[in-house]
Amino acid sequence: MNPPVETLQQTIKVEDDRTGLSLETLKRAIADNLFYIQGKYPAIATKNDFYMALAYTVRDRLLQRWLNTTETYLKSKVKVVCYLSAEFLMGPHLSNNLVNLGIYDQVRRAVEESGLDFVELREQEEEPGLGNGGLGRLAACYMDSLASLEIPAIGYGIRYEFGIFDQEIRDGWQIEITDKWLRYGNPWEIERPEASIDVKFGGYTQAYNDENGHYRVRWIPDIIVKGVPYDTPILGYKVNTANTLRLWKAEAPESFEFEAFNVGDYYGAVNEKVVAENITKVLYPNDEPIQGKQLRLQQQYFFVSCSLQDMIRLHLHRQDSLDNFHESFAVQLNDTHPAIGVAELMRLLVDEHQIDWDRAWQITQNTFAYTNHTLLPEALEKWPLSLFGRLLPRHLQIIYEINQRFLGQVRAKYPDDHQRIARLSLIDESGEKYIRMAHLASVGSHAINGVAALHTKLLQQDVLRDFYELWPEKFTNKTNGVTPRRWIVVSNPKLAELINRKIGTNWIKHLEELKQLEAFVEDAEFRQQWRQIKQDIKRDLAEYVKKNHAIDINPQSLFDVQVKRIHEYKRQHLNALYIITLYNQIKQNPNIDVVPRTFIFGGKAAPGYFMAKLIIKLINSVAQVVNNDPDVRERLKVVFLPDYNVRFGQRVYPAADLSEQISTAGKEASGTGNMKFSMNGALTIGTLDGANIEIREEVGAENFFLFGLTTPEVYALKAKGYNPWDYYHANSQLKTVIDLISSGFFSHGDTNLFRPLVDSLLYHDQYMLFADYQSYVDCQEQVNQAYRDEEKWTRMSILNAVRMGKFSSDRAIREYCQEIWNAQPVNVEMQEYVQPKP
Ligand code: BZD
Repeated sequence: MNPPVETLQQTIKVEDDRTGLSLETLKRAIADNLFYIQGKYPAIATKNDFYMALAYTVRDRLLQRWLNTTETYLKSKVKVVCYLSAEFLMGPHLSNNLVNLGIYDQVRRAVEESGLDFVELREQEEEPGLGNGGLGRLAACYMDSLASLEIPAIGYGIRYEFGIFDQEIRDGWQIEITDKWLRYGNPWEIERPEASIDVKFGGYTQAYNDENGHYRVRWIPDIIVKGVPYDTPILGYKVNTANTLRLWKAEAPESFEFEAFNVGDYYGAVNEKVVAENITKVLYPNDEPIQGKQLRLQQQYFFVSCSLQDMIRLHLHRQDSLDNFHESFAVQLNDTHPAIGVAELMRLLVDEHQIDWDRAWQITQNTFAYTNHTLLPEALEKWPLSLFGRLLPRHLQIIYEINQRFLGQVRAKYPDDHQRIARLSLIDESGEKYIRMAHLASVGSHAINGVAALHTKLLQQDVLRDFYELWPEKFTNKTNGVTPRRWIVVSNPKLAELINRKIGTNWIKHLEELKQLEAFVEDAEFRQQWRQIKQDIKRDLAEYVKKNHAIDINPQSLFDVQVKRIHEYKRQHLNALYIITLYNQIKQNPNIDVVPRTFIFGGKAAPGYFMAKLIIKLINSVAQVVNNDPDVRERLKVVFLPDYNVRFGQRVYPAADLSEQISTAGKEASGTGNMKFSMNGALTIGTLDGANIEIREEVGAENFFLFGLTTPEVYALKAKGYNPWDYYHANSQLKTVIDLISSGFFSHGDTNLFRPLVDSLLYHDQYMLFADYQSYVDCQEQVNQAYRDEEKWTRMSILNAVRMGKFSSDRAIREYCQEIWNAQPVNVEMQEYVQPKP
């Protein structure tokens, strides 16, 4: 029998070292962990030792909830959501766990009373950077919301030994440094070797008849790799639910090594081990041409196979037949990276569990749902058939079979429409043959969604048009959201505090309730408090920049921030063109009255993406000139802050006045940084792209700085024949800017350095910077005018933040639960762990 919650609260009062929450107990727990886990006395302990002792103290206080949650799911037949993602960009765990446990202040005091510096210890945590950007961070926000909404869920992914590279800037260029995040240990994960799973690769298949005379296929692999799960608890906000993030590490199976060793091939055996362990070594940066990358396909298949086998094991633990597998699990494919799961589940059901094809296919389709995150054609995954067949021979057969049956259906509906059939096929046969992963995901799923309204519409009209015509009912939109726990409560405690004083704390789980604050927009004292908080945070950021990068920035200036991956479609270089425009205005008229601005950039470029790296160099080169020109007199500052990551995001979103969301219309699937900025009271300058459109709808057009072509205008201009030279010749301001870059002014006279960038703009301008330039410059002038009116700006800032209810990831997860997963919340009751008597 579970004790009722009141008993639970009493039992927690028992001052056990591992669960107690009194100051004395917490202090003792930290000291104990330092001694017994780190094996150190305070006198010889490093900062990291203290951090580890603190982290274990917090983890101990999570474990009861975690174990109760897992047990609750195992004992009942509740549906579990499995979020399959090659990336989880979690960010630091400590603060988030403290907030979700509701013990932040108490633990902070315990640390300080122990004579330690809490902030210093907090900063000691290495963030797990197991993702590139938006897609990986979305998975992390969704894990937080799933737990906070008490939805049974498991996040399945890859435990990369090296996550996204650390970025340094040398001489203005990006340098990549290996991310050794596991160097000092990871206190948040628990290895579960007993739950390891074997995964096959390569080899060949054999047909045979089973004892009942049924045709069957077996797969004889070349190698077997062992997947070892590492589990991290993901606690919800002030609930007992602690779901699991299960990440797989690849290892060589022991038996395999021994075999080779016994026949005398010691080095061969070691080599096999290296090959196996390479699979989860490193996260692939996005924007890399992927087609030849066998290791990437190995990564995808490895984690998907481990995860599906794990689910089947869990299912068979709860019931005896796989016939209702899809009622046990809803599996979401985070883009096509795990799409091989469709063929793998079919293989597991048909080959390994002897379920007939038609039933297996029903189960598979009812299990999977697919989220698309990109419209860029070059980013759609496809694998060369030859490579695929070598690595996964059985899956290739299964995909052929799926395709044959699928195209049969298409033919029945559209007889003789050969072009349509070729377009829909899972195999691209226009040249070298490829497997189209988005097609596999679409055919194998019962639901397909985009991540913002415009994006879903464009999917239906464009990228997945033929599928939409075939199955319109499969398509829905699920506009992205972000978690207000990390992106307001953890990152902006002062703002959270002000809000709590006015409307209580309900908004943290029901973000729409922020609307109540609209009542205070006309309250001058409230506006003053709002401004003061922004000012304080800006001062903090200025100090941080001074301390870490030796650059002086003026906390009174307008903080104009663009942080995100560097990509031509995101147009950081359009921002740079505007900076040069302003600079030219000042040079022409040094006494001109401009609004002081600090332009803050952050973001990584894919290591092989030359143009993105050149954009970083351009920003840094412009910064050098602008920041050192006495005529500018501190009115403009440009800083590129290296190594943008989750932790730095938490520092910069709250400090921003202006959020740059300036992608070419129709290119940014959604964006999620846009939401984090707005929640923290930044105003947006943006195009009608991705979620910007919906943000503007929510905050009101009068509180949003809109510029640029719309998506239909972009298409029309392309169709008509876009010529960037027309804009160059017609706009003298633009011409001056481009000519200045070409002249070597920002490159110590080197006229070649930026030529590839300038030429790409002049001769192609694929992302239409020139077409949007004037509109952007004019819009920035409106920003300046608005910023001059402090009270007006504050009103706009407040309205932006308080109208962001829609963009909580809780709303997004509720929609997924109702419309795609059919998943319900499950109450987890707390039971105390009673130690058995010796
Ligand atoms: O996904 C991003 C989109 O570009 C954003 O518009 C959107 O808001 C987020 C979340 O939906 N896509 C990515 O971040 N994609 C990747 O990081 C990625 C990673 C590996 C391979 C390909 C793309």
